[in-house]
Amino acid sequence: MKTALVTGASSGFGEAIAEMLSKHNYNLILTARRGDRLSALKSKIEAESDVQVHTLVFDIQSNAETEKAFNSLPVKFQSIDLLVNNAGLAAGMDTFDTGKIEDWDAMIDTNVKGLLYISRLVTPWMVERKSGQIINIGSIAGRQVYPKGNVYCATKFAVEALTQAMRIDLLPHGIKVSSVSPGSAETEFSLVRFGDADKAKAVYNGYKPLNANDIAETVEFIITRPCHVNIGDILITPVAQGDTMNWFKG
Ligand code: NDP
Ligand code: 8X3
Repeated sequence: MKTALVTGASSGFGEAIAEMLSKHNYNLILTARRGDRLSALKSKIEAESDVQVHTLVFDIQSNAETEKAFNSLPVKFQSIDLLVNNAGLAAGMDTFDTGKIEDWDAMIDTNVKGLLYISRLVTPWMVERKSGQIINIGSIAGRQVYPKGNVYCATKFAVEALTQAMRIDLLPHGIKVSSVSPGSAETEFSLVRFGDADKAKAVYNGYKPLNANDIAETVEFIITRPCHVNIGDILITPVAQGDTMNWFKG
């Protein structure tokens, strides 16, 4: 049985990816800050499958917390075959000149530094075993900046750069590195971004957004390719979304 570590598994894409991976018989290490959500998901997956789930509750913005949680992994979960770097957020949506420093810090510390912290811990184990696979959840916002997207877009451009960097540096060790770049998907993303349920709902008015399963199925495609095939990046959007600024809404 293989083992996968999924960050941000307490909701949205991460939760759906964890469920999908359980159907492919991966034992799972699931991480997030909301331990109650992770415990409920662990119970559900273990009741529905034969896989074992280990939860790690920590704030990925803190390298100290990330290291402490990682170093607590039981030996049987230490052979990580697949790392899904999914934890992330957008905080606020302001013009550059009015942006809030605490929002910028939260996005940079989670989407960029958090991804780095956990990847720096997992990759030496993959290098030692000369195998492994990493899937970074980027965004269409990592390809094209949009008004008021500024720092969120910058963090996702960074994820794209780090995906390329990991692929190059880990190439000699047989480690596959991919990214998935979704457009608009209805998860808790907009609620977290705006902190307001009505504002969050309005983001999805007039068109059918992606859902978490669409992203889990995209990850499923990547992990089920033959050994010699690496998928570099998949851009996936709702049909109504042409790019970050062009929409056809009913
Ligand atoms: P959700 O808000 O539903 O999920 C985000 C996940 O990240 C949660 O499990 C959350 O867990 C975790 N997370 C956030 N901050 C931290 C932290 N400091 N420490 C640990 N875990 C954290 O959003 P999505 O599922 O939509 O987002 C997942 C990824 O997809 C993000 O990287 C996002 O940028 C990206 N994305 C989303 C799109 C969308 O339209 N929804 C489109 C393109 C990309 P907890 O709060 O419990 O810690
Ligand atoms: C999330 C998609 O368009 O809100 O990465 O930036 S968008």
